[in-house]
Amino acid sequence: MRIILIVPMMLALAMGTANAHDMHGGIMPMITAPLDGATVSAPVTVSVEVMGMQDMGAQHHAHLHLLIDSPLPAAGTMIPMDDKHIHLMHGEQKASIRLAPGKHTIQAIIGGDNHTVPENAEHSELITVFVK
Ligand SMILES: [Cu+2]
Repeated sequence: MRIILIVPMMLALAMGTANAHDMHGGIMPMITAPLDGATVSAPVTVSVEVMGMQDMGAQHHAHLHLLIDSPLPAAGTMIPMDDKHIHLMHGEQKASIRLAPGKHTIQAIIGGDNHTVPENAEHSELITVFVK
């Protein structure tokens, strides 16, 4: 399977509700597109909303990662850099990824310095998509 980060895009911050922000006491990524269980065409545009994104700046070099067909990495480990682990290093909250036809899972996680997973890392729900 080949996944290519085609168009990293900066998104204007769409700030969510205080309620969602407080749920984890901080930043909480949520995949807003595609929807869980959706059937989509490749490339797949994945959009992630991060409640409390303004707090990320205070956490040195924290950024979003998209995990494709991969389990959550353990706390303290480095998130691999390969086709299944997409690092959105410039504050992007959207990425276009090429997925082979079939079933895939996508999950977003915030990693800190050196792409390591902090304790109690904030992550989204795991979603499943079906690529035509
Ligand atoms: Cu990273």
